[in-house]
Amino acid sequence: MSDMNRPGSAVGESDHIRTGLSKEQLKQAYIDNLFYLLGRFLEVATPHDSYMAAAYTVRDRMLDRWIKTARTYKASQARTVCYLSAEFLLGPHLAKNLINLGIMEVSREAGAELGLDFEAILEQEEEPGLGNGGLGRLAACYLDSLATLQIPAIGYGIRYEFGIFDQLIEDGWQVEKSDVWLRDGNPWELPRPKLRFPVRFGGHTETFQDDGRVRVRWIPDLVVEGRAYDTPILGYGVSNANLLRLWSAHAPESFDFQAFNTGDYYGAVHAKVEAETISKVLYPNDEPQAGKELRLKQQYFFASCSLQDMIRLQLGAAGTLEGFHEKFVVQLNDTHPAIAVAELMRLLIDEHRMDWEPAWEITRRTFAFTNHTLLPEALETWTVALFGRLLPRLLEIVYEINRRFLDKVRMHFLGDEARIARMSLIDEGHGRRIRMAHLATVGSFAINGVAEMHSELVKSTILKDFHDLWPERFHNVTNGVTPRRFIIVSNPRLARLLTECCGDDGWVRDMDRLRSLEPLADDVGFHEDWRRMKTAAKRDLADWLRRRVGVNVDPETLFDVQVKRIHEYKRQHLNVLHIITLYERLKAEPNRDVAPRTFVFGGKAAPGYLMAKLIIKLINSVAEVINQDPQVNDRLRVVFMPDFNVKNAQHLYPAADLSEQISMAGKEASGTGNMKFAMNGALTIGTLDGANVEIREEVGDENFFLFGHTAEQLQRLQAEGYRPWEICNDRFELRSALDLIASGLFSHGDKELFRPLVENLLYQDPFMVLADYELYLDRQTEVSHAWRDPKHWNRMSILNVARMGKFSSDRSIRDYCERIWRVRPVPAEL
Ligand code: Z15
Repeated sequence: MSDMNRPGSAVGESDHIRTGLSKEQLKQAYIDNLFYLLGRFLEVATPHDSYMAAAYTVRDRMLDRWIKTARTYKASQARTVCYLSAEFLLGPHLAKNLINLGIMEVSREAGAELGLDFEAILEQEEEPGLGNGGLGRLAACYLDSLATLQIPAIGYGIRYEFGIFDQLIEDGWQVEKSDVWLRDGNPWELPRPKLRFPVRFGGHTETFQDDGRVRVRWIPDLVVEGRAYDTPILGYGVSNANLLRLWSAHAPESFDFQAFNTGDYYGAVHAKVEAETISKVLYPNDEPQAGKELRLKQQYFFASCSLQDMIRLQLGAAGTLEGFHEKFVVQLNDTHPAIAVAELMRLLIDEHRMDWEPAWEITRRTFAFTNHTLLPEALETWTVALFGRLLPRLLEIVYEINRRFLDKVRMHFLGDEARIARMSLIDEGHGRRIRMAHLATVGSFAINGVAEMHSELVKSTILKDFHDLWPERFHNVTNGVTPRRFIIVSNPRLARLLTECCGDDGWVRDMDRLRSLEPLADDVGFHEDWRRMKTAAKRDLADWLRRRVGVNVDPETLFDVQVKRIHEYKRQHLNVLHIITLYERLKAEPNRDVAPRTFVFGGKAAPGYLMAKLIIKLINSVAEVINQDPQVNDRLRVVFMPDFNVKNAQHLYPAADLSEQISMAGKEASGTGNMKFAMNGALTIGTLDGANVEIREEVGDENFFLFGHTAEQLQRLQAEGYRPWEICNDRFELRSALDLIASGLFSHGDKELFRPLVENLLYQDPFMVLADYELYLDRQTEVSHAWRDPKHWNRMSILNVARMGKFSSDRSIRDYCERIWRVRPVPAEL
């Protein structure tokens, strides 16, 4: 090892092997890492060795920035944003970090000179799938924007040993395979074995006298240790690198010894297994809550570790917990970490001997809460029985918070008993349950929804009583997505074109600058560039689908894409009904002139959600019949892309022509896939739901295919007595499409297979698919006509990209900074 390499040598010199960014330095560092960290040399390195060496080479360059950022933040004494989330769906790190470091091109050249297959190296990375869908991916976009905007921030979550399952499709059905993402090692994280905190479970509480005051002691029957694993999160084009700190659960060593000494070896091992189970696996449900004991353990585990860590930092810096809320603001990503409200109270009162009032003052000025759903089945509650058994001390604290809160309500609404029952933290009606959304609301100084429409509905429905009491606490922050991953990494051709048009790459940090594309919307030469870019992306996707899924699709056809978790409210089956209707029209009239389309679906179903799994089976079954029918398969193709995740998604966004955002109005809180597609130039067919409303406002009504009943109209329909089967009586094509499914045409004659799905639509239809069918079909016909006029289509596509600036997650984070967190940038310098 050369001198320069030895620990202790100066870091930060631009010629340093661990920090330099030139091609020669990167090559040198790569070979060095391959040798010293992997014990390999160029001639024998496998693709995975190459990936690891590349990752370490990049990480070295991030660590330098990370340390300097930490120093700068510490000296600034600025407030730190702590984003508490049970999920972080980061996606592959390597490409994203190369982009943010600004060394993608030079690394590609360095790789070429070393004879490496750069794309194959990128392909090696197992993505950290520590999230289900929108909520987890949003957290990852926000980490990217926080670092890019130079905001002191820490992401706190769980280091699941198994992330979201891998999806296989066998005989058209979803099959789940466990996600062993850590098997080959994770070069992006740094274990912090000395950073560990105890977390208690079970047992009972006792009171005791202390300095003339009554205090409470919690005697648990299980103590779990949370260990920190840190991942640096680098901003784009800045030197700031923030921290993502994930907790892994272990049995404390001392416990093993205790049991071992008393001879209970088996018991000791059991306790170890029980402890380690906590961070074993991510719950694979996107919206509905399972209410499982282990899930509550996970939530409390990471909330407690994170708060203990903040308290450690606060005491280290200030020596006192007074003013804690001025140094930290904690954003609760949904109710999953809401237990933190009670846990901070416990830590302040029991562990740091504070009185209730000052502790409550700190607590309610520390937390802010984001709600992500209105679906009643997704609102988290825990039975008092389970909660009290697992977290006896926290139950006492929740009761005390509730007692004091209800006194306030009683005074404010002068004994309105019905309202008090509705607002209580305890639902007395359903076997006594703790309402986590109420705990989060009572414990927060700010509550926000994730799109305008959603935030309004939060105020008028699920949290109406709270809005009546504290209107000033309610906000909206419309979601956004990061252009670094969803344009630059996934669509480099578009990125190049945008940089050319804007004159520089300033749009990457200020997406409003894309407005300068508007004058090009009618430029014939630019249309040619646009078409070439889109066609190339579609060819790439077609190649990928051929290699990975084994299907052939024609890049000349309209790519009509719906990818997202499979859920009835998202109405993938409405899309299928359209496909079946097109199929029947073509069968009845083979020469009918329809725009040739390729329908692409993708998404995972929660393993226990049978209807969602049946929808996947239906898509694959319809695909099988249509793709094999020579009468139509030159004009209709249906593809189900298996294992939809961040990595696979990146192939889709650039290639889509039409983005399906067809949820039942009022059900999708925001949606974020809608943004990823539109900023890549896909046109949207969508309902007035979530952020679709704002996307349409921005891109213009004439550049968006709106359809469907409004949330209000649907509500009225439902109130009047919705009878879906009657809709079929006057809609011949709808009846016929449902009959065709029921006939067994798509199930080799089996009339039973899809019966639950068809009958559910005919007799229940909770998400009002049939009510919107005709409006959807009409709009799809217009889509087909518009597709026939490429000039018009391209114009709309260009205007979509030009006007999507609002949906950069940088804008969302600026909104949070100004409206909620009250924090400012703290630039780090190298
Ligand atoms: C989730 O992904 C979302 C909401 C939830 O309550 C849970 Cl548990 C998971 C999604 C919303 O469905 C989606 O509309 C939104 O865009 C996303 O969160 C991010 O806010």
